Amino acid sequence: MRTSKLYAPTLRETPAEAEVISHQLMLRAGFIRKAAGGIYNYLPLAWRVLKKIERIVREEMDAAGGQELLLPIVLPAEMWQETGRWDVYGDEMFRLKDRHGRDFCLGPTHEEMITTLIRDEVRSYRQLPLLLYQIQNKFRDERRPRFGLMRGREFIMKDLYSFDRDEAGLDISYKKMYDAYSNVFTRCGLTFRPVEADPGAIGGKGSHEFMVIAEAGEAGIVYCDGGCDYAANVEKAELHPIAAPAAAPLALELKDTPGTKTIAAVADFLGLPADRTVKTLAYATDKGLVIALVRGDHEVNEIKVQNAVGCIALEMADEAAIAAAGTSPGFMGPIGIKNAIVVADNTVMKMANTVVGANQGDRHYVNVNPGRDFTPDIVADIRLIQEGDPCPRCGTPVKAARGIEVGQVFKLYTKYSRKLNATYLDENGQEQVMVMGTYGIGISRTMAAAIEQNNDANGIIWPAAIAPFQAVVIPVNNADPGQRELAERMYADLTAAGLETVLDDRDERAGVKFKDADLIGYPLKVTVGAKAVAEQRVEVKTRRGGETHFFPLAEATAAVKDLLAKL
Ligand code: 9G3
Repeated sequence: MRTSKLYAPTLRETPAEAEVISHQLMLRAGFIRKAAGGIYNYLPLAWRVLKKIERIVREEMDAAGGQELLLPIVLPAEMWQETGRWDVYGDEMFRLKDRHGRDFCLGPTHEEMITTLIRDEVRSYRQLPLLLYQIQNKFRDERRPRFGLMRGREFIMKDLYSFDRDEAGLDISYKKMYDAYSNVFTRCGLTFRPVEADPGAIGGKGSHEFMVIAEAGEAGIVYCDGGCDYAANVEKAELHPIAAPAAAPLALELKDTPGTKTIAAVADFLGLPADRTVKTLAYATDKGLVIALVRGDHEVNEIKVQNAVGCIALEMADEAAIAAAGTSPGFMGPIGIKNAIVVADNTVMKMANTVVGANQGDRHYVNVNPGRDFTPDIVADIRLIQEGDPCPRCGTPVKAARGIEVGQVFKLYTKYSRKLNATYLDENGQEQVMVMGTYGIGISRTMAAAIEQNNDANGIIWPAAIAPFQAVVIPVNNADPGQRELAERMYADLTAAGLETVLDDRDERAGVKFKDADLIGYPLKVTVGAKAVAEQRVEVKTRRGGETHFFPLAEATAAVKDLLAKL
């Protein structure tokens, strides 16, 4: 490819709407252009990267026994109504009607379609296990599409579904996918970590997320680097209750605490440390108002609250909802509250002589003893883990990091196959429900994550395996016939040797060409200047690390190939 012909419009300025580095660099380097919020055109450079990621994914899925197929994007409503998910997903589903008024959606995922497909075709235990996958654009009408390709409304996903005879079979399929995913992200050149995950609304139990470690990651993760290899999404990480020092219970007291709307303020006013108080948060959910209690210095894990209550939707309650429950923002508490489900963290139940809001302005109860002074509807682990908390497996203080979720694997068991009647006949002619797993890789998100993890002030630093091109050849002065000729020769030789090479044949200043090369992130830069012509040797510089090598012309192509293999 010649730069003069390459459709990669670069930008001088960083577009203001791009909040994260991958989005900024993909816009600036001419990889993507926005069509609408969360919907992007993939220009040729991006498409080359995506095809490389897809190829790695295909090879690993096929090696694990997967078979590729392609399901429709436009999906009829009926199968979603059978599982109940037509109503669950609300506005997140892109919905449409055909000319007859029949309901459809644009596929957000394909559990319903694949299960409906195979239930009519697979009859016997001999046809199982079955691992089917596709690579396709998916559609989710996110409330807040942002961060470029990290959270788009249309994105490319590889989704694989496994069908097994029983749970032992599912365990084998799950392990195959877990290993295949590790291979995929290793081959993509990414630093990643599989972590235990909460299966969320999809249901089932047992799930891992594959996290690319990066500051811009939306997910918090914790891991143990001491006694064991525990690693989990913070949403999932379990915490044991903290034992409190023994204390004789004192008499409950209602106290004026004017203007103390925060834990810091009330603790300060009463002269107590924050860990002697209880923090109360209110959530609006599909099961009504939920009041969550954690120790004053702890944070609430909303996913755990959702799981404990068994609700689908959960968001911070507004002032009106709080007032409707007969309480007062900043002074909420479990004593005497009505019309709310009270969920207490298991550590709260161990506290003695603590402090809670009195459900009226400017007042708190003190010397509160949980169990004596209030009885929560639910006691559960609802606390958000923090760096330094004990590892739930071995007790070593955990480390925290941020990650971008690029893959997730789930054991679904029979949640969907039962509802959709996907059964087979076993060896004894008995009808059995198929046991399912579901496994996704965000292809377009993986591209963005690779950039988040591999960049510097000058631009992208592609891992060699997924770079759009492997090398760029730059004649320092394109007007010099000797340089031009030598650059052409290098370009032809490298291309003939199977290297994906770009020749920057523009009549631009050398500085502009070097800058663009760094921005686009070619792993290798082959420079042909006056010295190269005079001494018949070329300069080869690695994008990562910036090492410079000089190779005599006769050996240059083989040396560049060698160098690339080592990147
Ligand atoms: C929906 C909508 C949004 C969704 C889903 C369904 C997330 C939904 C979870 C999954 C699970 C797995 C296959 C690949 C691996 C992940 N958001 N999920 O099911 F209708 Cl609007 O997608 N699916």
